[in-house]
Amino acid sequence: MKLYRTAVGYLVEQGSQFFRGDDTAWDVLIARDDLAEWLSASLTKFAAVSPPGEREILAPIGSQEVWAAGVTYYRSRDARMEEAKSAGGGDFYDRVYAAERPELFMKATPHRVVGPNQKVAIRDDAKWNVPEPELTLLITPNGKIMGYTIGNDMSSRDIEGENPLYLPQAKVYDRSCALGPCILVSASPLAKSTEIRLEISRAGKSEFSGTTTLEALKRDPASLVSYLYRNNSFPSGCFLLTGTGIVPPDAFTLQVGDEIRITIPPIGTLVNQVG
Ligand code: DO4
Ligand code: MG
Repeated sequence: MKLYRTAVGYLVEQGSQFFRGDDTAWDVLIARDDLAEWLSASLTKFAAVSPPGEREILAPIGSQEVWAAGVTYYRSRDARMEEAKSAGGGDFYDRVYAAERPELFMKATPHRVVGPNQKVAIRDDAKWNVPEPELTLLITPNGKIMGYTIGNDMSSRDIEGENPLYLPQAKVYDRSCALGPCILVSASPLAKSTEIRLEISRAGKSEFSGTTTLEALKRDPASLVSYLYRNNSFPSGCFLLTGTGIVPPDAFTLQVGDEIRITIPPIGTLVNQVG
């Protein structure tokens, strides 16, 4: 079952049918520990409607914080060790990849997040920018993983590579995060064979494409959540990006006008332009 947020309330997709939800506020809805069961039981009361237009779908976020895990894939460890080598910071990435405690950082507050078909930004003071396609967890206030969406952790690699202490500037700025297009509502883990695909096109031509699977994700999502929720409360729940396993070659940087498509098959495709 998939859940969409729109300007006129929420929609539920079940099979190939769409239903208009009731007037439960988004923050209240997605904080439920029984979201899947509650929606299934409520469907009979909801009216069938036609599928939403692409432009009607909003980012599936209310007042939640967005956090991110880092260096959870070998590819990310490798790329970061290389980019931080000359600044003497490469070793930190190797250590955190191997450590018991994961890297977790605050990625965005809701006003820095864009939804499907909206523009993500690159910083004015950065020269080397990439999207990071990441499986994203919806976590309830009680720390239960209740669903999955797609996240783009836009990153300025030159700023991050200059000094690991610049990470918040490389990662957190206006329109630095995209989420959507929906929440796949499920309390069960996704199959390890689940693919994450990234396609970047420029003027209608493919500039980069890459694929990974959850098999390559080193950390169990539940263990990331358990670290995130230690001595840390989330009254409306939160979103957690689980790290990138796809890093374009070093010669690649995003340009204004590029289109970024991130697909995770059971969830859908998140499309954004750079601008
Ligand atoms: O350590 C820096 C950030 C890592 C990250 O965002 C990722 O691995 O996805
Ligand atoms: Mg990332």
